[in-house]
Amino acid sequence: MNNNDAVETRITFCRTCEATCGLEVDVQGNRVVDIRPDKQHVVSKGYSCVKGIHFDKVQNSPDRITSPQKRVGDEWHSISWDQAIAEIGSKIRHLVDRHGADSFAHLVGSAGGANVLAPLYRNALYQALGSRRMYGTGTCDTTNKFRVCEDMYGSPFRLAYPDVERTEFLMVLGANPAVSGNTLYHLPGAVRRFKAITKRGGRVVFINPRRIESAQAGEHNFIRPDTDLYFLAAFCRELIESGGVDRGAIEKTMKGFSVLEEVVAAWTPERQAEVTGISADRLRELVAAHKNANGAALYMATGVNQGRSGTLCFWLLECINAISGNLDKPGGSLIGEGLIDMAKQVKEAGTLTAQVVREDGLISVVGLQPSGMLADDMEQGRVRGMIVEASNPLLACSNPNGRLDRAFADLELLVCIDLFRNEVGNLAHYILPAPTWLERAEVPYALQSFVGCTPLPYMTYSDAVVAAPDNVRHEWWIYSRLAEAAGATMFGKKWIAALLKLNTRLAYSSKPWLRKLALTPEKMLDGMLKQGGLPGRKKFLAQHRHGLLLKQNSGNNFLGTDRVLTGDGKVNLAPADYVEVFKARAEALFADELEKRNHFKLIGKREIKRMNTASANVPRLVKDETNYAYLAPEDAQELGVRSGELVDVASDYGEISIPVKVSDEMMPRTVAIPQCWGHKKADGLSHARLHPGVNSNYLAGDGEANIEALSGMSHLSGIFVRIKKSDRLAVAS
Ligand SMILES: Nc1nc2c(c(=O)[nH]1)N[C@H]1C(S)=C(S)[C@@H](COP(=O)(O)OP(=O)(O)OC[C@H]3O[C@@H](n4cnc5c(=O)[nH]c(N)nc54)[C@H](O)[C@@H]3O)O[C@H]1N2
Ligand SMILES: Nc1nc2c(c(=O)[nH]1)N[C@H]1C(S)=C(S)[C@@H](COP(=O)(O)OP(=O)(O)OC[C@H]3O[C@@H](n4cnc5c(=O)[nH]c(N)nc54)[C@H](O)[C@@H]3O)O[C@H]1N2
Ligand code: SF4
Ligand SMILES: [Mo]
Repeated sequence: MNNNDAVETRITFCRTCEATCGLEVDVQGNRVVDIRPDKQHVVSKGYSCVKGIHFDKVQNSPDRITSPQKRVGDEWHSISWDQAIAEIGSKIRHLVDRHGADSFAHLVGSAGGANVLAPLYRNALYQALGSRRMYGTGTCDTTNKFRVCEDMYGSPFRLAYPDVERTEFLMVLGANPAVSGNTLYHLPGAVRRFKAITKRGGRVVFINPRRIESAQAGEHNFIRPDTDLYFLAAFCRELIESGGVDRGAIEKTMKGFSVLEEVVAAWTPERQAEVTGISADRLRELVAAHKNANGAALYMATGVNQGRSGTLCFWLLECINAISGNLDKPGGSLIGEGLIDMAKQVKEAGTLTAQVVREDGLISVVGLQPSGMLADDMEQGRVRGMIVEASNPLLACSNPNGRLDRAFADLELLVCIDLFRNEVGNLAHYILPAPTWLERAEVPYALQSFVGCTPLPYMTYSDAVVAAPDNVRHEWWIYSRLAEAAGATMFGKKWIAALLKLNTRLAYSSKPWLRKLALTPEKMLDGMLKQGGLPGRKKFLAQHRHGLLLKQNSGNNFLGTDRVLTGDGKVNLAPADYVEVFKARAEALFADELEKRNHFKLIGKREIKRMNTASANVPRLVKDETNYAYLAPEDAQELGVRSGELVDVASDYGEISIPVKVSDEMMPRTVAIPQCWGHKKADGLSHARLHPGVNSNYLAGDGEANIEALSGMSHLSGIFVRIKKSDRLAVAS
């Protein structure tokens, strides 16, 4: 950057979380110097959070990796791309030939979800190698939902969203949109929109073991962690009992109602109250309000997904939306339309549908094997090499007492594609530098652009705001080159592989006229926009820089149409596997809950200034040296601890010591610990290293016993723990 360079303002959108807020970015030379909310963005209208406007600190961080790195012993060396690709390619080939294709795995993290083109190339590489050993932190947040969508509606991506703009009754379980920005549906500035519901006479109800930030926009109800199954079963039963179901719609467009009715029959409001802490009267009152609303929607997210019954919970929640006549109805829950019908394409291709490809019979959902099996698979030699793209599994995944650290350290080949050398990067043999989202052309997340999960449908497109450093390469390029070097034919055709080879050379040619010939992400996205019947890239940049509002979803376009992909065109209210698992487990888990009702349960806590592990290195965002264990005042008193004092928290899997914060936001007998801390080994992250905190996932179990069998989800919330005042001295207050 030259200080005399003019400052130019470019319009883009944030891709740190799924809210995809519009941003204005000041660029001087090729350097980002300021980021502000875009007041003219058609949906976010000037809303953004601190993570978006401070992304320049990630972008410009001196810790960023800007050339391929190779570890030799404990030392890191910069190497050329040619060397990196050739060495990694031949090692992949060696592993595949010697130990079978599945010995070479992949793990993708949440930031990978914002990259709309990378999955095409990533999947093509692994298909070409013949490896199905793909993991993702998707099995930490949401594969239960995809499983249910597949069984009820016929495709994992036929996903409904709450019609927040028109609803009169919204009930949110296990989500905190004020902090998280929502997940699996896209809507920035959630609090403002929830407040608008109350203002027009509707109700917004949060069901959560912590009185969350979102609750400022509605009512809050405590629920004992991981008991939502009983609340939802009783809600469903009460709805049926009190005549709150639309029998006409059920008869015409759904199947399995009588089985559903039988499944929930035993779960009276009184019975659920014994474990949830929500009184029978309160539940009845909520059902009555739901019934009387002209448009009602239930929504749930990670807090419930990460429990022991995430799939069953989402099934019952979707059933409530459907049988009450609110599915496909304005103000209820709607099924959107994207640029392409990704749900249908995925159904037809069959590759991402739920299936068993593992030798132990555990399920893969949307192509992802359970991340809770990572350590087992590595220790038992099923996995010997891995690419980790945009993830930090040592902090994010179940890691009982550090078991994952040891397993990753023993891999024969570990390659990380990242912006930084994070904790898992420390253990890698190679780190390949990737661009940030400011350096990528993109349309918003796939679920927004290609599935249409957004209450305010719109489309936007952004070119890269700045050029990536010279020696940084896009994921699509890395995967194409690795395929070539490992002798794998992407997309199954030699001529396509030859074109891809040519394209990787053209895209980074030193001659501008050759670069112009490359099939770039810009050109691919231009094609997608046009295929969706929208203006192409150039028009978007010239005329719709702040987004283009699309037709509002009027509902009545799903049920009874060929968009229901179940084969017979009916929504399935009683998938046989779910009924079986419910019958086998519900009573036993209930008995367990009753027996342990006085035990502590651990939940997570997202913080507005932190994006999982990825913003931990930004000094402006992270000032505390550590995270804390949040405890209700009566629990703290009983344990004899005050804010700042240390407690020892132990589960059946691990033990940590952490300082306490006493908070009346907490439900008694619940402890909340912000996850994705524990940076003690982060020598590639100069700030995070000094603010390490404690890794709460040392307390989470892994292996088959801690995986939800229907969806492969890890059990990360509602973990039974024991707490006592620590004998050790507090390091922070
Ligand atoms: N106990 C508990 N554990 C949890 C959760 C919980 O609620 N409770 N939540 C779970 C959930 S939902 C998730 S998604 C995981 C999150 O964990 P992960 O999915 O592993 O994601 P992050 O920590 O966000 O990101 C990890 C890395 O991505 C890199 N990165 C950022 N942007 C890019 C990019 O554009 N390209 C590339 N190549 N790299 C990039 C960052 O530098 C960082 O090193 O944690 C899970 N863990
Ligand atoms: N600021 C910020 N934003 C983020 C992220 C981040 O790390 N920081 N991560 C992003 C990612 S990867 C994701 S997947 C999304 C997740 O988005 P959300 O699902 O909205 O995530 P959380 O804010 O963790 O909300 C989960 C809530 O569930 C509650 N909870 C825990 N256990 C239970 C339970 O058993 N029952 C019920 N009813 N509630 C329970 C917790 O108290 C918490 O409030 O957020 C994304 N946005
Ligand atoms: S809410 Fe999400 S998308 Fe919006 S600015 Fe914050 S991190 Fe970015
Ligand atoms: Mo996530």
